[in-house]
Amino acid sequence: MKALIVVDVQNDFCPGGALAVPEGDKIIDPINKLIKQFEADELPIVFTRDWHPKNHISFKSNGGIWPEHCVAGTVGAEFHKDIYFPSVAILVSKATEYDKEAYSGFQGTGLASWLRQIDVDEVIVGGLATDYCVKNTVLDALKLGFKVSIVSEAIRAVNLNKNDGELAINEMKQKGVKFI
Ligand code: VGL
Ligand code: ZN
Repeated sequence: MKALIVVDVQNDFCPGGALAVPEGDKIIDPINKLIKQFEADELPIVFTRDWHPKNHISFKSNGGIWPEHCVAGTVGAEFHKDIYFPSVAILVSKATEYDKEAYSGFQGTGLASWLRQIDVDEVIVGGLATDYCVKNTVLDALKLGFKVSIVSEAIRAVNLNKNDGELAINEMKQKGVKFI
């Protein structure tokens, strides 16, 4: 069975947010279409969210590389207001421990065993950001034995370095991710 994984469509990753991904909000329409399709087909829908404590090591103020973002309970950590959140969706919070970075939705969350329990063997992925949380979530999914497809129009990159998004896409393709 297939499941949809919607990665980190949170205010801080959208234009105007603390760690804005260029055109981050452009993915909302295509993602909403997918969510509604999966809902209509009664297939599982997972939303991941970056959910950091205020003293998270990834923040510049604590020696990391990122501005403070997605602090648990703040407006920046909320999902974008236009994302459609069905009542049956599964919510996965990640990077919740102050001393651990976790870009992947599978890291320290129990997501893989939960998906296996309900017979999911294939995941369709969209969200933010291509070069960090999408990439790491997708590569973990592959390692854990899931088939993986990415919806090309439903991802955007941070591009800290100009080509990071492209490099991430090439790496994912090489490792067996289908782009649809
Ligand atoms: C992310 C940078 C820092 C992401 C999360 O969701 O891609 N990027 N934390
Ligand atoms: Zn983060």
